Amino acid sequence: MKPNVVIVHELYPELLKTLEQQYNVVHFTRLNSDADRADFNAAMAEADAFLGSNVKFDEALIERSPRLKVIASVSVGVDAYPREALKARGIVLTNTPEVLTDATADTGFVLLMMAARRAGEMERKVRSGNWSTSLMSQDFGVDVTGKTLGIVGMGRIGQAVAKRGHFGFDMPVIFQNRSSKPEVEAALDARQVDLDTLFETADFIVVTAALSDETRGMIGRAQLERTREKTILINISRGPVVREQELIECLQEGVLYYAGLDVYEREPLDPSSPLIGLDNVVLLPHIGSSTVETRGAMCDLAADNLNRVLAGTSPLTPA
Ligand code: 8YV
Repeated sequence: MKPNVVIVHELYPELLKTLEQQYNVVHFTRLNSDADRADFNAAMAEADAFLGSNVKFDEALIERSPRLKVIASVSVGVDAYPREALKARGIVLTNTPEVLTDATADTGFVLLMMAARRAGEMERKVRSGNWSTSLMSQDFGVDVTGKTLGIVGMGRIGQAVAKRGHFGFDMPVIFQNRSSKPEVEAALDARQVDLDTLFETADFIVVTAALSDETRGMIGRAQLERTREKTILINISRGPVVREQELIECLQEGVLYYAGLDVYEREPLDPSSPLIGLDNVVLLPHIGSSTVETRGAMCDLAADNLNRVLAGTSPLTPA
């Protein structure tokens, strides 16, 4: 009997074919409708393994999946899964670190550069036919080179952002992290500081800390009020690390100069969100890891993890 595998992700065709040869696969590219959800729930009742992302796994779903042995998440973040309930059932959780580090750090720099040069606003000026004279100072952005880069959460992605700043743009790097990182301080000539100091000192702040009970809501008005006149805040981790309502108010009041966001408290972002009407924010639709190469590598790694657990060996990247 082939194991039953439920997939909720787009896969490149060869990988899907390989998995279909090995397993009884029920495949959804995503769960688009109530009918998809019902089909998904029915499939999970028989599933030995799940591969995918962007599915909220609550405890009830785990209970309704009695055969489940492995969740191979196509993501580095695993905040969508109830760890304790998985542990209690002995379900293995795996993720896809490293293969997405560069693409996600690049997204951080896309936002940083766009915000610094107000590129979204300037592009809208061209497209709307409002580029009538050479630009005056009211449309100018700020320099990046040589400015202080502050990283919140110095894991793999934080370090990759810091590297880009240090080696590419001569940026002095400061960072906040829950444990000390002397090796990073040495490699990037960086300085570890507390969160308040980081907000008081950095010109660009890039949030890369994973979402956990500790980091949920860790950045709000209290931190944003400490920023300098032209500080730019970038979030490429998870929306709920930043208190979105307080961020919106600080952007509206000019307490924070500018922001660049790839992630939100709720995704997709509600079209009625006040963020959409603000000029001093760049908004991306969670493109963090979404390049052809990186998504392919993430799916390969997730499939390797799944294969290994179903074959009774250890996964490559347990979460
Ligand atoms: C994935 C993510 O990139 O890797 C992560 O933690 O943020 C996710 O967006 C995406 O879910 C892959 O489909």
